[in-house]
Amino acid sequence: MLRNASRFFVFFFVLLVGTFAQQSVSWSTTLFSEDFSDNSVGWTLGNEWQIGSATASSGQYIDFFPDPGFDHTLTGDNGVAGIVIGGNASTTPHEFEYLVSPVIDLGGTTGLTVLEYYRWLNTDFSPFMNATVDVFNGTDWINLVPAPNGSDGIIADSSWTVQAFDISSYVSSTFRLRYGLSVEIIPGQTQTLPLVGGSWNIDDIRIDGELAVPVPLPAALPLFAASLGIMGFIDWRRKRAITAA
Ligand SMILES: [Ca+2]
Ligand SMILES: [Ca+2]
Repeated sequence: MLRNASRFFVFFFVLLVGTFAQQSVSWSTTLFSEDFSDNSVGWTLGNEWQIGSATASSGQYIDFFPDPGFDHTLTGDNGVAGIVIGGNASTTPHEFEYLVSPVIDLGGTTGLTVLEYYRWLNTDFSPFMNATVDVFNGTDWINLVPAPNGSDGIIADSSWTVQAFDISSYVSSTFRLRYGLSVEIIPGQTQTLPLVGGSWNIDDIRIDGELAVPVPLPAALPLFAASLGIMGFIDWRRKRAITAA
């Protein structure tokens, strides 16, 4: 009876290990995507920011290009986010106005996490006009893309241009992303207003990363094999004891 109880205990223990023991593997996946076909995810739009159908603009500074008349998404929804879609950014000085994403839960992310988006941007450089990209790491907003400065010159996109960044250091369960634009007057300078341009057009944002996925522990299989061996040994001992008696 006692030996039968031992067999049962060993079998039950191994079954328990096999049931609950797990390990994690990393699984690459798209954690967030946005084609701006609508605003169903709830972006917050500051002044001049819009989500709508891509529309060509006009009247920009000679070295700039118009806003695009077509979006980047292959499905043809034509949706983009931008500053005055189909028009130019105001040159009236103002503090930063942002397009802010909803909270994006990247708390379970491991390994490399990459932010990608497509940009069609025509903007003067800092300090006249500041076009920036920031990410929220759960505590602070981190400047990911500073405004172009005088040495960079203006940005004048004539096509959709992909931008990609390693954001592995900034992931959190309350991650957010924002695009900004501000306009400043520089006291004492002759040219106090920025060049007229269409500013931001943004499409097809994507965040790719790795998630840790729990899977059954393969080591449980050798434990099952070991348990069979132990039970066999107990059987052998029991039969030997019976024979000796
Ligand atoms: Ca789109
Ligand atoms: Ca525009």
